[in-house]
Formats: sequence, C-alpha cells, structure tokens
Amino acid sequence: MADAAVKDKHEAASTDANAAKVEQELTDGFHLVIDALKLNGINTIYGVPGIPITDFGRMAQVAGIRVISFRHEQNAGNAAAIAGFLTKKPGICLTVSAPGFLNGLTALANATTNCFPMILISGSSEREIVDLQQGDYEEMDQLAIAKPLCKAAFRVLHAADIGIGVARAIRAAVSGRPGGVYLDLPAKLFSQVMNADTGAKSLVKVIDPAPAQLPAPAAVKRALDVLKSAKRPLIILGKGAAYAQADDAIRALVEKSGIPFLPMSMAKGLLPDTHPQCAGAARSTVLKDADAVMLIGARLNWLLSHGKGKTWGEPGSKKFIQIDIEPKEMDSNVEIVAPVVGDIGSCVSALLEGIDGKWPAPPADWINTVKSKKEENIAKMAPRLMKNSAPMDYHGALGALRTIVKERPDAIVVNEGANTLDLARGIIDMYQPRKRLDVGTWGVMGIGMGFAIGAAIETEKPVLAVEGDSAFGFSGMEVETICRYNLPVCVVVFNNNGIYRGTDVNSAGGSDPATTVFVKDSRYDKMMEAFGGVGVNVTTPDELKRAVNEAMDSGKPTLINAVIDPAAGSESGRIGNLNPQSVLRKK
Ligand code: OXT
Ligand code: ADP
Ligand code: MG
Repeated sequence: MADAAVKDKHEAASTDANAAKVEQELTDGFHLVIDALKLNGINTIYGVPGIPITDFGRMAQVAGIRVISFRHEQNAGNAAAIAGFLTKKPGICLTVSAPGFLNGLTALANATTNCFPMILISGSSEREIVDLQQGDYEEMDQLAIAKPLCKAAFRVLHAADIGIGVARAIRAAVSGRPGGVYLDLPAKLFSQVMNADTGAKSLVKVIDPAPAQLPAPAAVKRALDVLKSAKRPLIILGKGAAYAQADDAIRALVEKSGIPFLPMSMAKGLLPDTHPQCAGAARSTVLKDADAVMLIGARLNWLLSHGKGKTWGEPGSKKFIQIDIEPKEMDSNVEIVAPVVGDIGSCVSALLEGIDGKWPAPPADWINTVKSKKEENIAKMAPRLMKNSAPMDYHGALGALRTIVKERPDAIVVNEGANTLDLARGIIDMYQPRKRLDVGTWGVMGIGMGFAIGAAIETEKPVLAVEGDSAFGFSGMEVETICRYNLPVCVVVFNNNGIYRGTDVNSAGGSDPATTVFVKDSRYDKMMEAFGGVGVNVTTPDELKRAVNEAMDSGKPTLINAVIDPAAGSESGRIGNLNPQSVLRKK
C-alpha cells in the first residue's frame, strides 16, 4: 500500500476513535429527557411529531420507548390521560409548540378535572424571542397558558436540570390528588450538550412517587360511628375508587358491611353491576332516601346534584362521610360530618378493621326497599332490550351489546355521546374494575378514539367503543391510527343522523340544515375500510351482535355503522334539565 494511503487510513481511524470517545463522553438534551423517562419506568409516549420534537420521537423509539403517533394532539393527550388512569403512572403526551401544544391542552385540562395523572411535554420556541414578542416560529408563552389549566407546570432551560424537571413532573402528577402536569422544553434545550457522566448523575429516579396517606384514627372512628348508627346507609363509589386499585379492600368493605352501593359511571364494575348489593338500578331511590352516605373517591359535583336539592330528599335528611385524598374537597358543596382524608387503599383498610363480626347488618326494610325498586326498574327495562327492530332504537341495540360484554367481561368499554352515553351506562352491566371509560366529569365529547387507543395499548385487551355519531366525529380520524397499529378496537357508531336526534328541521326555512343534524344515512364503516380495517353496516340488533362478536374474535380494527332510528333519542339525553330553552324562541 502506498504511504499516502496508509497515512489516510490511520488518520481516518484516529478521527473515528475521537468521534467515538466524544460520543461516549457527551450527552445532550434529547438523550437526557429519554433517559430520565426510562429511569422512571415510562415506556410509552403518545404524541404528534414536528418541530422541535421530531428527532426526539425517533430517538425515543430507538431507545426502546413505544412512541404512538396520532393524527391530532387532543387524541394523543386523551390516550395519555387514560393510560394514567389505568396504570397509576403518568401518561405522557408529546406535542410540538404553540398549535400542537394548544391541541393537547384540552386533554391536559380534562385529565386534571378528572384526576388522571398525565404529563404534557411540549417543545417550545426560544424564550428570548418569545418574551420580547419578536415573532418566533410558533411563538407562544406556553408555560403561562398551561399554568391555570393543570396541577403544576414547569420549564427546563438547562440540560443539567432535565432530571429534576422530569422528576418534579412525575411526582406532581401522581402524588396526592392525581392530575395533569405541563413540562415545557424549549427547542434549544434538546441540542444542549453536557458531559455524559455528569448528565447521568443529574437524573432522578422518583422514590415512592405517590406515598400512602394514612387517615387519622379519630377520623376513621368518626366515620364508623356515623355508618353504624345509620338506618339507611349507602356507599357511593367514584372513579377515584377505581383509580386507587384497592379493589379487594373495597369489595370486602362493601360485603362485610352489607351496605348497598351505587357506582358512578367509571366506577361501574369495581364490584359487578349484577352484585346483590348494587343499587345502580335504584339510583333515585337510594339518593333520596339514604340517611348516611359514604363517598369513596367521588365528588359531590353536578353528577350528584351537589349533594342537595330534590334528588337528595328532605334538606338535612342525611349525613355525609367522604373518603378522599384531597382535604379541600371536604364541605365543597354540603357539610361532611365525617371527613376521612387519605388514600383510598389506606382509608378503606382502616375502616375494615372496625367492621368485625359484631357489625350490625343494615335494617332489612332498607335492603328490601332498595331490592324491590331495583327489581322493578330492571323488569321495566327488560322487554325493551329484546326488541329486534330495523332501524334499531337505543335499547334494542344496547341490549345486544350488553350480552356481548356479559360474555366478554374483560373487554374495555369506551363510551361517549348523549343518548348513546346515558343509555349505555344504565344498560351495559360491567363486571370488572376499570373497564368502563367515558366522558367523565366534564361530559366532554372527543375522548373516544384517544381512550380506545390508550386502553388497547396499555392493557392489550379488546376495546369496544360505543360512540354517538356526533361524539365519534370529534376524534374519528384516529381510525387510521387504530389500523396503523393494528389495535383490537371495535368501534360501534350509533348513527341516528345527528346530535341527540336526526329529525330536527331548520325553523328559519331555507337550504341550510338544522344545527343538530348531519348528512343522512352516512356510512361511517367506510372510514375504517379506507385504511384497511373492517367496516360493517348493520340495521338490526342481531346483525350488530354478530358483527361485534366477529370483530372481538378476530381482533381486527373494525367499525360498525349501527343504524339507529333518528327519532329515538331525546335532547341532551338524560341531562335535558341542564339545557336552557328560550321561552321567546320562535318556532
Ligand atoms: O332510579 P331511577 O328510576 O331514576 O332510574 C335510573 C336508574 O335507577 C335506572 N337504571 C337501571 N334500570 C334498569 N336496569 C339497569 N341496569 C339500570 N341502571 C340504571 O335508570 C335510570 C337512569 O340511571 P342513571 O343513568 O344512572 O341516572 P341519571 O339520573 O341519568 O344520572 C344522572 C347523571 C347526571 C349522573 C347521569 O345522567 C350522567 O352521568 N350523565 C352524564 C351526562 C353527560 O356527561 N353527557 C355528555 C354531555 S351532553 C352534551 O353536552 C353534548 N354535546 C355538547 C358538547 C360536548 N359535550 N363536548 C364538546 C367538546 N363539545 C360539545 C354534544 C356535541 S352530547 C353531544 C353529542 C351528542 O350526539 P351523539 O350523536 O354523540 O349522541 P346521541 O345523543 O346518541 O345522538
Ligand atoms: P366520579 O366522577 O366518579 O364521582 P370524581 O372524579 O368526581 O369521581 O372524584 C374522584 C375523587 O377521587 C377526587 O376527589 C380525587 O381527589 C379522589 N381520589 C383520586 N385518587 C384517589 C386516591 N388514590 N385516594 C383517595 N382519593 C382519591
Ligand atoms: Mg347521534
């Protein structure tokens, strides 16, 4: 070999060696964020790529994190939020700056409202330019905007602070009352370089992120005293109880005390809806007539008529006990005579210690009142569930889905809409905890596909998404995501041609349709077919049942367009009382 060639070869080798050495010794913002997440057991990110986080997504994938790429950040955010609810680990949503950040913000605010732990990580533009409002690419003061909408918001400016920033975000999301956290990472941070060894040492593994919070013994005794002396006691289980994953202790408390229980929507299945003590089908009766009500992870907000008014019978007719991790929740709407502050697992275990063999069973007349009301309502509903008509009404269609969930109790049901939501909640019995995911505290439309994807990814269980046609439209484009990741999601669109009903007409005349109606006889099933999934159009409960069973057996992404009588629904479903109507409106 000629001398010159040998020299070139040696030079090239030594450059390679130097480069390798530099690579070994240096790290950057990209790597540090990824390492910090991994160190804390975070193995999935939901997001939409773009400047400045495109490379971050690629590198996270290479580092072994699963990165699920969506079509819109709101859906990625909802997937992250429900991942948080299902796993008690913060779900991570990753977005680009300004518009991507804002798209993710609704999900972050919704997660906070629902007490789901999630972290929205957004890339952002350069501080110096943003603060002087000099018109940077996607300029926005994201931290300031996020702050009032979440539990905590942090910005990291130096690579050396990434470990602390991620640790603070994780702890803030899951400790105490869980909620949404915003983490702002300016573009420049990602390429900041630092010594790899120092970088590794700057990372923080969060120890005991959601510490147990034990209730005071006096608070436990006070609660037991109220419960013991009650003539008509009731336990209300909320989604906080489902989140807590204290399933065995909660079941033991209910069964040992013999007290009827009422599950809030996302607490259904914590004990089976078919459990003899379940008072779900006697809701009005138990709320009105109970004399002592123990709330476990449920707030006395609008969904419980704020604990007062005619829903709750005579004013002053009941005593409230409340178990919650958030002390400020107590007395939010009415007096809580026995507040028990702590985490549900610890509180319920402490209460259980007081429920021994000498615990008095609730009076038989109360148990019988609940039982007979429940049987009456169930019997009233039964024939409606058998109706096999075309087009279907809600009861007929939901009767079919109810049977499917009974036969497949580990399937996860996602549910949104108005009539589609309210009737499915009552009709579809749930048998296992954390299997029903819905619109939650805000009654928000648009959680559907995000929740379905998040649930499928986190649990690997089949998902049945029962969607009003309007509700589905808020996140419908994610059927492509479902197909791309080949997820076992079966979407059933209850197609009644519109919001609440498909029969409205524009009273102004003219060619514009009424505001609540959609294109008639649409074929949502074609949307799934467009991306290689299975689409089916059904007009009877029998066809619906067959199609869902096939989808669940195959695990293939499926969308079933279920044709519902456009006249079958009612305005606002079961919350028409909240919908103001003008007495001056001209017909
Ligand atoms: O005891 P009584 O006798 O009272 O009887 C009760 C139970 O005991 C009994 N029951 C049973 N009987 C027999 N068997 C069984 N198994 C059984 N189980 C129960 O049944 C009754 C009723 O029980 P329930 O349901 O438990 O009790 P109730 O009184 O209804 O409970 C009160 C509530 C408040 C707890 C409950 O109603 C509830 O949880 N409601 C949640 C309502 C909600 O959140 N709705 C969503 C919002 S509506 C509206 O806002 C919509 N929008 C606007 C919009 C939104 N939301 N978001 C965004 C981002 N933009 C806009 C829109 C656009 S809905 C909507 C779309 C709607 O159109 P779709 O096409 O999607 O849907 P369709 O309506 O289908 O067309
Ligand atoms: P629902 O809508 O089902 O009634 P809410 O969202 O209104 O439920 O209430 C959930 C409550 O549960 C919140 O007040 C929250 O602070 C509480 N919570 C959540 N997780 C825990 C936990 N691990 N221990 C105690 N309380 C919890
Ligand atoms: Mg509809």
